[in-house]
Amino acid sequence: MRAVAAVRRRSTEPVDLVPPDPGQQFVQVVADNVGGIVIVERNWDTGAEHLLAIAYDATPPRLASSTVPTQVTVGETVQLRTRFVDAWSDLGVITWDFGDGTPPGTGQTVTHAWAARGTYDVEVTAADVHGNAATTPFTITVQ
Ligand SMILES: [Ca+2]
Repeated sequence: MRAVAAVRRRSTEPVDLVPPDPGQQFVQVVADNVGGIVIVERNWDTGAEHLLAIAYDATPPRLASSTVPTQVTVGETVQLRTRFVDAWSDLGVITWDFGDGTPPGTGQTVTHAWAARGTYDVEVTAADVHGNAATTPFTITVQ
């Protein structure tokens, strides 16, 4: 569990999982600056390292909650709100496609008004800083 805590802190400093006794090997987990999680075994006395594993963040941000209306009025400015979380890396760009050909919006919360009646396929794409991205669809009816 301490390994996860260390990664979430995004520390570049080594973190000892278990306080070693003299002569013991111990394991360190280090988060590097490019999204990698490096696990090494180190000899306390000699400092010699043995690489055990390197893992990389390959998961996109997760949609934790959203407040998006399903029905709005023509010309009404409404707020579309999301909250994305990513346990392993910082969020990147959040992009909205409003489905009506207008320029995309950016950010977890945006406002928009649709100029014509209809049913619109709205999509929000959330990326993390490593380029892992996922798209969440919404349907909005404009009356
Ligand atoms: Ca991620």
